Amino acid sequence: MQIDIISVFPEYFDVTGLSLLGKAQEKGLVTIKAHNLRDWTHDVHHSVDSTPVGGGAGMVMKPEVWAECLDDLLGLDPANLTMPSDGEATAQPDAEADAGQSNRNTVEAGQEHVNPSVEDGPVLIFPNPSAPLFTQADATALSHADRLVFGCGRYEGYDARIPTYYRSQGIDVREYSIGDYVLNGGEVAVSVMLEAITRLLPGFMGNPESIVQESYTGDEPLLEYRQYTRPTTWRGLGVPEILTSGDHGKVDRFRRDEAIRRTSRIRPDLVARMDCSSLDKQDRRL
Ligand code: 6GU
Repeated sequence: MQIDIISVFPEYFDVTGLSLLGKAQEKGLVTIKAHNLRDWTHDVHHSVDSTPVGGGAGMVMKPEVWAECLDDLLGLDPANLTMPSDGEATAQPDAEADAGQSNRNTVEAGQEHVNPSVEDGPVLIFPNPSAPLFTQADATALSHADRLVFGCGRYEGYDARIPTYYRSQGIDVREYSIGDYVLNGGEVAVSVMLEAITRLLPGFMGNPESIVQESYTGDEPLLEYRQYTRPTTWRGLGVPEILTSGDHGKVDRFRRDEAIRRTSRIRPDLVARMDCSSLDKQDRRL
């Protein structure tokens, strides 16, 4: 997998050389390159932003600079491209009405995950606090892409025509929020998505089983049961006795019960999304 990241602070991504992600790069599983957006500016101030049309606080990232950078990285020649209209400005559709990202899953209660799978070709990803939530299903789908290009917005965000334009050119463009809180820019959100995606690459994990057993994966988005290690008594605190019984059937049942109870209590939204046909008779008594 080839990953490009565009940012005005590419140094943010120096840490991708560390730890498991650093090893994955040494092994050749993934190549990560962070680019400085300002390298595609032509003015002396290397400016990447401007005031919002319609007024308001903050600055918005300019489409021309982004387009120079993205055309370059995606190998698109603007001279050969079909324009969205015959030179006349078209009104911008609302994000939901925008052609792309129609195959993505929603996280509404009771609604099934739609497969957010990727086709051949690069996927262009913009972190955006006003976009749908990034989920494990998205991470899984994106781990099958051979090229990801992340664009980090700063300030009040980026011009809304950037994703619209690249969708109109046939690029798979996705916008994601990583949670209901505000960050200063897309860099941290990209770090989060990058880690969630790359750890799923075949050969990334020493023990692939550790991926299979985790929360949010599979048809059952259950939180994990709590884990303990030795000593079994520590500062007056014990561990559940069943776990020391050596009876694997009982241990599995105990862990599953705990996962279901904890998920109901802590994340009822996940239970509402669950395919209840996967629950067995023992689960239903809970
Ligand atoms: Cl993707 N960006 C920013 N700036 N803030 C966020 C976010 C993204 N997701 C949650 N908060």
